[in-house]
Parts: sequence; structure tokens; C-alpha cells
Amino acid sequence: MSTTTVTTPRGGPGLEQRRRLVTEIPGPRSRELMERKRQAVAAGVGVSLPVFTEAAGGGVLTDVDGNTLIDLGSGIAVTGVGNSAPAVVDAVVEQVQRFTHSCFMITAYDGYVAVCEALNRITPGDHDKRTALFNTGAEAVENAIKIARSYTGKTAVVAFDHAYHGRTNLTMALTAKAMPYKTGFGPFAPEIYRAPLSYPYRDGGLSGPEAAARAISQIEKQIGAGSLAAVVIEPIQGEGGFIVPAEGFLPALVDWCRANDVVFIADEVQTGFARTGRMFASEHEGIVPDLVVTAKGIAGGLPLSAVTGRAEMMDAPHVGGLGGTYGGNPLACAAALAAIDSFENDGLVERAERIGELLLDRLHRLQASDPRLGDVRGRGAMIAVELVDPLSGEPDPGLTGRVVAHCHANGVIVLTCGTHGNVIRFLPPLTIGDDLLQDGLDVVAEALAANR
Ligand code: PLZ
Repeated sequence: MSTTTVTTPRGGPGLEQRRRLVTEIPGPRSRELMERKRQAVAAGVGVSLPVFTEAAGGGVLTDVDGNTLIDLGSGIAVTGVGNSAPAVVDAVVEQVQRFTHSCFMITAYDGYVAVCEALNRITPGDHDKRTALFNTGAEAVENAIKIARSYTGKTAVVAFDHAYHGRTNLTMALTAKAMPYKTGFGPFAPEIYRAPLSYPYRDGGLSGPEAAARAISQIEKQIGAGSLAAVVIEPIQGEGGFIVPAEGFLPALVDWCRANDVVFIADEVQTGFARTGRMFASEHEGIVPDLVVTAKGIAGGLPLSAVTGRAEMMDAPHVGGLGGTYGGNPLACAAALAAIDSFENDGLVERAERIGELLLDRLHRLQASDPRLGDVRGRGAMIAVELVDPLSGEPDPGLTGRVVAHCHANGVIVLTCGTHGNVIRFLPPLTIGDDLLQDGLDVVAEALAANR
């Protein structure tokens, strides 16, 4: 009798932490699976690197052809604690054996309450807070707006240029960029208005307070505080291009909101949980949002999102007004408790800061001899470079695409962003080692040199 041993590939930090390519990228098995994908998956669901994942952990991802790639994207800022982080895996395994679901709205469970307690404790501000849990970032943004409307009795909402808040109907309306997010998918939710952002690289020297005054003046003239329920903003923009507003912009907006009975909502979906070298990006300028929206990094890769905020606002909607079948799923809550413990106790905030120093140092050195690197910006492990035509300063999405393709072909996962698609962003897992990060940046430098 012959025995075959089936070994399940294991991810987590035990994976060999080294870039290693044994086939071209994508390899033959990934190409075969991509063909199946084409036959089975709706075309609208794109894949930026046509490689199929086998396992991931630390700072690498292995594919079905046996290649090991450096992960500088964390599945879009999700696996901050590391992919298949052992503490998260253990917590989920323990929970999955007890019960997988009860629906918190039907019979409650303690994991949900514990996640709310943790978020009330770690989000900015020491006022009395409440939290509600959902599944995705977009769903949580929608609920923050429901809460703000219910609390203020007003309807209008302001979002900013280059904003990204999701792909559902209300969040498409909040999102700035038409292609690929909105084109052909309207009509969009009403009562959404757009204000100008502070974008230091392209603002012609406008200071933070000046940029805030510009936005506030437009809001007052075009909407009026008397109709405005909420202002929603990413403290550092994610998909819109990792734009860090000039100092003083966010505090001035918060002050204006507070003086005008307008709810200030910080969308920390991409910036939250140690990513920027603080637990939340709002902390860099000491702002205290009324409502904070979180998702992505919160649960080490399991789908979970939250709205946390002032008790009197969070408690404004009537009983039964907030919820959803899966919101605060027990597996996701178990994962979140383990992940939050790791963010707080494994030095990940400091690690994000250190990753930021490494990234900025290397990218600034590249920039010094290459004027195509128009702007290098970001905070902590959320850093980007904006590529431009050095003569005109115009965005260069073509070059961006070629550099990213070179990185992918050489086993480094990098992502792009920006309204003009000319920004390369770095969002490594906070568990990546320095050597791996430097190797990844070597490849980025090669990619730039190869595309002179
Ligand atoms: N708010 C600030 O970054 C999600 C989107 C990827 P969901 N960003 C990644 C894509 O192309 O769909 C995001 C975000 C900010 C909200 C969201 C939405 O979060 O969990 O994707 O709904």
C-alpha cells in the first residue's frame, strides 16, 4: 500500500525570509490558474500581479510555482501584524472550534464587546466612547455617516479631492476618482460635496491653515454649516496618493467642525493600527476626531471594521438602527483581539517608524540623483514616491507602470496609487526584516535605472 503525505503549506514568520525566483513571474501554474480565473471570475475583478498565492508571512509571499516574493503591500495595508501571525492563527483556531457565528444581533458574545472596549481605549481622545462593528471599510464609512446624520439631524456630507472611501453606492459618491471606481456605476448618493485638499507638493506653497481656510470658505458658500452633517477625511490619503496634508490643515478643520455642530469623521481604514508610526495617524497632529473609522489592519487579515466615537453621537441611532448579519463576526473578533495585543505589545508602532526611516532614507537618496522622483512622502510604513516628467512636473503614469512591472517580474510586490496613477506606494508588513526591505528597495532602484 502506498502512502502519500499531503503537506499543507504553512505561512507565518517561519517561511524562509528571502526573495527567491525559480520560474519567470508569473510561473506556469499561476498562468494556468489565471486562465481558469478568466473563465470563472467576473472580468471586473482585476488582479494587479497575476500570481497565485500559496502561503505568506513575515515579509514574504510564496506562490504556487515555488517562488518567494517580497511583500511591500500587505494586501493593501492589511497584514500589519504579519500574514498568518501565530497569535492570530491560534486565536482564530480556538474560536472556530467553539462557534463560528451566532449573529451578535440575535445572541451576543464577549469577543465583540472586548474589541469595542479595546477600540474605545486605543483610539484618540479619552472621552466616553462607544463602538459598533461591521465587515468592510466601506460599510463602516457608510455607518459613520448614518450615525452623523442621526445625531445632527442634517444631511450633507463633505469629502475631499483625491479621497477614497469605498465602492458601495454612498462611498462611491465620497470617492473622488471616476476610473475605475465610479465610471458607469451611477447615479450616486445625493448630498455629497467635495472640498479642496491640502496637497503640499502641488499646492504652490499653501500652508495648512491657508488650505483649510480655502476648504472652509468653499464649504460655507456652497453648502452652509446648517445643512452639513459631517466632514469625512483620511488623515493621510491612501488610494488618492499618500498625500500628507500640510501641518495645521487637519486641526483647523476639526476646530471649524466643532464650532459648527459638524461631525468630524477620520477614515483611518488605511492609516490605522501602527501603520504610520503611531497607533492612529490622527495622533501626528494631536487631533481628536468625533468618529474614527477602522478596518484593514484591525484583524490581521480577517474581515472586520468599526466605527468608534463620542458616546452621545454613537448612541444617537435608535435601537436596531445599526447592525448586519456578520458585523463583528466571532472569528474576526478573536483575530482582532490578538492583532491589537500584538500592535500594543510587540513594538509594532516603533517598528513602523523604523521602516519609515529606512524607506525615506533610501528614496531620498534615489531622488537626489533622479528628478523623475518628484515627491517622496508619507509617514512610518506608509511611504510613497510620486513619479513625474522632470521638465514639466506632469504626472508620469507610464513610467510608474514600467517600474512596477519590473519590480513584479523580479519578485517584489509593490502597489500604485494616486489620481493620476503615478504614485508607487510602500506598505510592508511591520514584521518584514531590514534586509528584505533593503533587497526590495534595491529592485526598485534597478527598476528606475532600467527605465531611464
Ligand atoms: N477607506 C481610506 O483605503 C480601502 C481599496 C482597494 P474596504 N482601500 C483599498 C480597492 O480597489 O477596492 C479603503 C480605504 C479607505 C475605505 C476603504 C474601503 O475599505 O474594506 O475595501 O471596503
